[in-house]
Amino acid sequence: MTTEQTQSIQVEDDRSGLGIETLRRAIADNLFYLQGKWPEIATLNDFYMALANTVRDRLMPRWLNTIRNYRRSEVRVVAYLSAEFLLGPHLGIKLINLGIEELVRQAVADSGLALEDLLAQEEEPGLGNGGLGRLAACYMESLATLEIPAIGYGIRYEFGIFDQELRDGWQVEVTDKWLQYGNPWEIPRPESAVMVRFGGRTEAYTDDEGAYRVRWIPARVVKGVPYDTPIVGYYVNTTNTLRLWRAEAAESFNFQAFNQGDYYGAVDQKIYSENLTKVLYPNDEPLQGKQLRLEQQYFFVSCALQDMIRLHRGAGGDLRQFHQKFAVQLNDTHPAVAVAELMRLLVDEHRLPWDAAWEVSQSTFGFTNHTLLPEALEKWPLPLFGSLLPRHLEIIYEINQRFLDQARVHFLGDSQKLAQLSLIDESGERYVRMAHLACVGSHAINGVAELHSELLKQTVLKDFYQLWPQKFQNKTNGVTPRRWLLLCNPRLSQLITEHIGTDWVCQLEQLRQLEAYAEDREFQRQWRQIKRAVKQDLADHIQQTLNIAINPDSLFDIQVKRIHEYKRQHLNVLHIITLYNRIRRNPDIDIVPRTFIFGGKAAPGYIMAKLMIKVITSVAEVVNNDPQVCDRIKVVFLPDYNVTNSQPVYPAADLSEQISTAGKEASGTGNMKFSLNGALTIGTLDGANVEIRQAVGAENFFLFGLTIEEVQQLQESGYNPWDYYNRTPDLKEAINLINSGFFSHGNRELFKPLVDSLVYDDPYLLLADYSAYIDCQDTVGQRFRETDTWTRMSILNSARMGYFSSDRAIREYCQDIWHVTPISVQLKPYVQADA
Ligand code: Z57
Repeated sequence: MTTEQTQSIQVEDDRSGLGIETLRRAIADNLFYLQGKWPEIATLNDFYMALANTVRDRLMPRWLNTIRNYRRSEVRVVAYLSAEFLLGPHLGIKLINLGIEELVRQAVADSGLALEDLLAQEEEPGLGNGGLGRLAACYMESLATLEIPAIGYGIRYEFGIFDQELRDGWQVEVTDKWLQYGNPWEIPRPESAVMVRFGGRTEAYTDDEGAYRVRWIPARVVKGVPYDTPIVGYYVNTTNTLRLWRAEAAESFNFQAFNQGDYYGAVDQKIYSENLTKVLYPNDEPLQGKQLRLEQQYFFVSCALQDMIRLHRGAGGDLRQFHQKFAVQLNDTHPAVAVAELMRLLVDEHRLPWDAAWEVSQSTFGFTNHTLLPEALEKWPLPLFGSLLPRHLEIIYEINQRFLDQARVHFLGDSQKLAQLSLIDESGERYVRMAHLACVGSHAINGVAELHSELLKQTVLKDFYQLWPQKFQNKTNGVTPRRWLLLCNPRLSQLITEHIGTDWVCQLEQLRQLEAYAEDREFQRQWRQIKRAVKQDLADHIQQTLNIAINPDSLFDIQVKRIHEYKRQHLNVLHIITLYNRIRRNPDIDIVPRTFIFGGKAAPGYIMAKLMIKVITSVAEVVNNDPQVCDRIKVVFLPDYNVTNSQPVYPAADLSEQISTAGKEASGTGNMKFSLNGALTIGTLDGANVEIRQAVGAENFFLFGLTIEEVQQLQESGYNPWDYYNRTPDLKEAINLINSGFFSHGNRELFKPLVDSLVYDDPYLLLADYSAYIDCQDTVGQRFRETDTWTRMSILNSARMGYFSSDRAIREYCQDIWHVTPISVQLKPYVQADA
């Protein structure tokens, strides 16, 4: 092509223009040429697709110019490795971050459509379970907004987290077919596919230079194809890439079977390969130790590292400097096999000496731990690991031997210590310990809240802390204010901006200026009015979808998160039943009207969590239909809790339930979203609650419950829930009511496992915390009646949440772990590309 021809690509045209008329024409054009529809026969989804492609066109210059920057050799790139990215819907946030929301709203309106209706069409990519996956998404957004060169690597699951339906109050799982109408936000890059090997055996040989080497003869090979999704920063050109890998059959491998006429066998191989990235494992914590899960982990890790090595070498880089090109973060242990894979690639494939390769690896990796639950620490049975990754097991043995030699000097003569540190658990059946591999292979290890990071050093990673105290850090989680305030709560955002300007969007600490208005009657009135309007919207939605009437003036008491015993949704239920019993005892009792709202999925194999859902929905049915209650209590279970459905929920909360047993929730991030949107928190001293309480002020936080030390003491001294049950009349009455079949049409068996678990075992100390919780809830009720006080507390919560921005968290990662700095992206035209 001549320069003149390439320049013609650059004209302001229907693919880049932002005039209302240009946008309108672009949508019509996409409807015709991409969807193949006239407006008259187009579905809402066709219009959504036409609009999504219109927006995609408009981010393309930013994206391409950002990618050009990665290639510059002096630029260090963050690679965030995560088995989950729970992005939520793209269109809304991309309109906001590109600053074209109002223009597009107008253009769409001119075509006779409502933007909200089109936004509602999007099937969100539910490629994660809960907090961990959502954190990765917030971090990708902040990285882009802060103009940090970054790439996310993960898995393109064909089926993400299941859709939840409720039938007869039970959770039913339905396949998540998020790709069925096509995905306008991804671009497949088959030309960048890589091969990933599995199984087989290893073989020693001597290379041409007479050196001892090992080769891996795999049993099968799978092709990894990258699919790229743009992550747009807020009001910057930087648009980073999320690169998700899909497994396909490696064609060359089929030819043999095919040529022998085994067509069926060849196709079978294809199906087998594609199964690898078929479905997300739907367990939050703990995980399931299934072979396919390990295959998924190794698959995306190998794809990612091969990709990075190719990018590095493509830019003329030397592999001994790999760590200067990439800072790789391991999001929990799910990608921890990366430590062994990078060693394999460097030593076996690229012939670096072991010590040099190990230097590179350790300098490259950082490791974030997200849990203290012992049952959630990943370990793989040795035979399984060795049969799937024989060469990696050898490498892990080698790493372990060198590591233990080093540790032996430190812990002279302490063989028990060495056994505890070992990458191999040999206490019974043998396992590979993934957290140990991640610790040994990384230069930095961090927890996700101050308390959690401290506990890591005292408990699960204690031995490593003794060995390498300097590796340990804290990085308290954060959430992106773009999605979790600006997008989800436009009314409140506008009020804030009217008073303090727009800087808070990228400098969330600016919210502190709202403190000046905390006592301002007029501001309080507006603040309340907005909360009321948002609650009305949610009430309308609940009326329309669930046919439950709720009072928007009642206290909205909300607990949305994965269903898990340690999160104690059933403690919340015991409070509801306690209030219900008070009303039954005294029908005229004066209590603050409350609407209890729950949402969350249970892992499909987690029977107790599913029973917790059933108890919530059963109590709801009875309470909501009891005329004696006179609408003072309503209970709602929002089905199919996901990012999309959560966005209207946080802004509508008066009270945020963060009631996990102290020491069990690593951080929590929902707690931050609520408080940022002006909800008050009732919570334990767990995870980031501790820091939130510190930030907003103890007087603006409803604290209850045992501390970690008290939990430990109680458990050591022999906790007996039965005593609490007998000693506490209200508690006994609430539990007895469940047990009597009152909420289960007389069926006394239904909730027996739940009740028995509480009164005989109670591993999460609900009964020990019950009285404190009820008392604290009574205080909440009283305080809610002091409208002005409550409003002031609500304002102060938002005003003081600046610290919990993911921008702050990412800045800390950049400074203390990744050592990377921002690079602004220039929008150079295509013709000026590097020669
Ligand atoms: C997950 O969502 C979290 C931890 C895990 O080990 C797994 Br597996 C999944 C969550 C924690 O439970 C939250 O407390 C934390 O806020 C979140 O990860 C992000 O750090």
